[in-house]
Amino acid sequence: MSTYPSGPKRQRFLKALNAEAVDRPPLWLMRQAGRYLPTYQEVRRQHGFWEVCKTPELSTKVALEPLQKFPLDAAIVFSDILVIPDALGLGVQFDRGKGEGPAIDKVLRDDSDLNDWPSAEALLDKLQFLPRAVSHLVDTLKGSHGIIGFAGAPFTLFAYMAQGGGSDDFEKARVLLHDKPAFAKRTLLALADYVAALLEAECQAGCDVVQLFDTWGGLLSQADYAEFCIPALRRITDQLHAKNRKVLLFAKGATHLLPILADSGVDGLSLDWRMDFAPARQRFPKLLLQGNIDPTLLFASEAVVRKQTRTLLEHMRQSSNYERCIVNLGHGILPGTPVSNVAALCDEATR
Ligand code: 1CP
Repeated sequence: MSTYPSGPKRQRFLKALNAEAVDRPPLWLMRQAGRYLPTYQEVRRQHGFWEVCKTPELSTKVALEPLQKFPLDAAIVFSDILVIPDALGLGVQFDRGKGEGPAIDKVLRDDSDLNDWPSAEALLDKLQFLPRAVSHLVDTLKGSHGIIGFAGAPFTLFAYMAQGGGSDDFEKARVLLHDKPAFAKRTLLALADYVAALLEAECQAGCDVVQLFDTWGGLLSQADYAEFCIPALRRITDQLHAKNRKVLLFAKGATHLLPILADSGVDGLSLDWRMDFAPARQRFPKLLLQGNIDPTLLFASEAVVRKQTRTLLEHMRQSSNYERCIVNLGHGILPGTPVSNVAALCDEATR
């Protein structure tokens, strides 16, 4: 955790993490630094994606842009979940044609692929740019805002690595899981050790909390998630809790997984827009709950954005007295989102 004295925004963020009373829930938005901001696009016209991640001045610049525009309480370090497959030498390319997601050259198939996988320590050596980016952000913010670190959850990393890139249903990854379950489990646990080492390094560099993105975990049945994903997540939370760190989990499309998500050991859940806030609070009285405005709502009129934001806050007040709550979206901000509506949401959430 950063040792700078905290300003009011970071104080509010830390209070939410520590289950203390707050004047209002803190606010940040998933993917707040990215693609919808003209200032980000301008940086990307001049620099490659990896260059931005690996140059602290650039990663801090893009992480700061949303904080300068909107009254957010926390920053998220600029990076990507695919830094781990890249550090494994699988060849991750971001800078392809317009509208194309990232591609991974070397697709995961069987046990022989794991032969050359390094120890977590050795992999972390190749990922030092990320704790360096965190340190630079910490020294720039000097305690004004909370700082969030992140990594991909093991299954979501496995999904991209088995598929070779993005997909709507990640069929190849799911086939691999069922066809080679022992291999899948071995891979997921190995990924868990990498993720835990990376998140711990981000915390040591000064993050106040870390979030696991399990964007594709909701593609699995509850039984498969329990068998394959929960042990890998548990391996991460056990390692981070041993160092007194706090871990949040975002799982998209995972309403059917709610009965088992807390078995992962996480300190908080980021709810997607299909999980209603009040019943989630009833189910998890002690967890931090974050969410969960539908990102497509930001394409509606400003009046609608403001009304829905007020409704979410009202649910947070009634169900939780605002405690252990963070206002956020139910998934990342979409490219093309009107900046004025992001401003309206932020204004309404911080009155
Ligand atoms: O060229 C560009 O500028 C590419 C766009 C981009 C950006 C801005 C990518 C490629 N990654 C990022 C940064 C990023 N990725 C952040 C931090 C900054 C921010 O935007 O605020 C974060 C938190 C992520 C996380 C991430 N990457 C997730 C999990 C969250 C989610 O949205 O579900 C996932 C699934 C990825 C993979 C990824 N990276 C980039 C793209 C286009 C994708 C999606 C690929 C696909 O599934 O098709």
